[in-house]
Amino acid sequence: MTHQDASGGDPIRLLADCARRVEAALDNALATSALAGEHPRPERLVAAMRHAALGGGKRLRPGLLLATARLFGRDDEGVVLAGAALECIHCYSLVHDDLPAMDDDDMRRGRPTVHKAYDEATAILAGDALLTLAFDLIAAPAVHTSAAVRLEASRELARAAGHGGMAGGQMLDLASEHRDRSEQEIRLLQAMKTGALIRYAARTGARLADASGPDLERLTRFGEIIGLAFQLADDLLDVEGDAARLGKAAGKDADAGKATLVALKGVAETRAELADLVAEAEALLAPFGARSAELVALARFVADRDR
Ligand code: GRG
Repeated sequence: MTHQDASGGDPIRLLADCARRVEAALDNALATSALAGEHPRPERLVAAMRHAALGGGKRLRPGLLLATARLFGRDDEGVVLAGAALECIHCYSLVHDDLPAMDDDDMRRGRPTVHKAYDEATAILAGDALLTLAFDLIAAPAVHTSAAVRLEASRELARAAGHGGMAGGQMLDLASEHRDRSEQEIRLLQAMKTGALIRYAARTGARLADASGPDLERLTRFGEIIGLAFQLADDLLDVEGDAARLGKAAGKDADAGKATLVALKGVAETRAELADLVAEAEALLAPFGARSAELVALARFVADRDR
């Protein structure tokens, strides 16, 4: 079934539309009833996973994946499943990052964090199970007719999330708290911790829509730019943002003694870099003409966001 895009290029509508579709896929995947061949799913674990994954979040990563696939003419529920897989990894990372052993947060997406709503052991298991569910979803036959493409999408997801990607970036972040970090170190850890999943979103949207080799590389670079813009905007929000609007605490970086690019370069220079990144993103997509309007709008939204 091909989905009719309801966004008209407006990033807020695009993300809302994506959120609705991803929410439905996640709701289905997180049913309490067991699938054929599974043992019964413990209700408390499913409830904690649902708390983590449903009813909140901007759904930026799946939004980027879906919009990239659409650029190359694909927009069906198989791509939504891939977006849902990516969102599972993101949600797991938030659950674990919020734990007392990590960032120790009480609020996330305007609600109590999973370990507050349930307990720490349940939150750890909910994160583990969301991480695992991601690989069930990305392997679904609807994701792509070619098993080889699905395998590559799975392998890249593992690498984006793993020790050479997001988890590795989190390790670098923890290891460098309360000490000076060079700009190069900060850029590397951010490219891993937050950049890797965002890069994956753009790359995989293109891959699943059978983009050519050069287009895949172009969209990969686009994803890297968006990842960096996302992080710079996040650092600015941590300095200037409003906790009520963010749905989580602000000022955490300074409190934790984290050297961010904003702390190193200042707000004005960070804003200038963000503007350069948006311009670079637009230049990269220029060959696609009007078809790239959605992705350009998404890039601007990421750079200008207030939550
Ligand atoms: C625990 C393995 C492990 C990794 C954690 C990504 C991450 C690594 C931690 C998240 C910590 C954090 C708040 C980082 C800042 C950037 C970020 C990922 C913000 C949250 O992402 P959004 O803004 O959140 O896309 P929503 O709620 O909209 O999905």
